[in-house]
Amino acid sequence: MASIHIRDRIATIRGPGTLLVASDLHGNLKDLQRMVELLDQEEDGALLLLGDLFHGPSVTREEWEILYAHLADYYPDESAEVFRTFARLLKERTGRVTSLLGNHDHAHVGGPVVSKFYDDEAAAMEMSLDDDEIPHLQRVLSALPLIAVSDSRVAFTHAAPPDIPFDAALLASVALDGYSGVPLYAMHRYDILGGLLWTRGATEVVTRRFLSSLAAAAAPSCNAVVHGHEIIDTGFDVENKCLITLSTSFGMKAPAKTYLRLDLGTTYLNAVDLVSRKALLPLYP
Ligand SMILES: [Mn+2]
Repeated sequence: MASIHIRDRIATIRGPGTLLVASDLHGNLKDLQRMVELLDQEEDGALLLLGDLFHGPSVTREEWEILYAHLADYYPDESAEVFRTFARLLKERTGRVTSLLGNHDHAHVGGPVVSKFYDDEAAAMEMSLDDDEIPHLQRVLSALPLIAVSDSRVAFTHAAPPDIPFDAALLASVALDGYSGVPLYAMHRYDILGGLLWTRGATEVVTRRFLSSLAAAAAPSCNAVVHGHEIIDTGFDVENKCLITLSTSFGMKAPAKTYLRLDLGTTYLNAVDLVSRKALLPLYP
């Protein structure tokens, strides 16, 4: 049975069964509901989100048409409802659903302020929550893993794999708070947490180094990494032989939105193998 076990900031995803993966929802409730619908079609499925669950557009549909319609489809920011739905999934499907922490999620639990549609995205979202929901949000986010490994031999990160050495003890000791003063441009090389949440790309050499550090820290050892954090307007990008960028939701037009479906009983050999085995699928076929 597909299962997700989280320990010391690493999620271990075991088969047999199916793993569905989506990146960067950024407050898009409809896309989250679509992933749940797909999960419900699986006989034995688990769901992994790659982080940045929250913080969506604050402009009206009319403003969107002028400013962004050439880039992406309009959706309203439903970050509060995305949180409520995600929290419900965690409770009702324990061990079958999780998310990695994204840099936007980190802003609620000690990360630097992020600004996209608001000067302070985390503060704006927390204004839309009831008072008792804010500590709940912080509890949920504080417990999220930073890396996932799977029986498919595919690993997952929010941003690209960082060129920063790490081991199991370093990951286990990561504290989320204390980053409010770190400039955003320095986050990706500040430490392992900053690197995992902010790195913008990785060469094959760096990806392989990351995979060997990860293999020493967690089992099973993995052959490829899939990450989010970036907008790829075609839905995914084979960045190098062992690295794929996945774009499921934010900044996308519906026909290009892409999710990942892995058979946890299959070993995927590298990034190209994920493509040729048709693991990358349209969210709205
Ligand atoms: Mn991100």
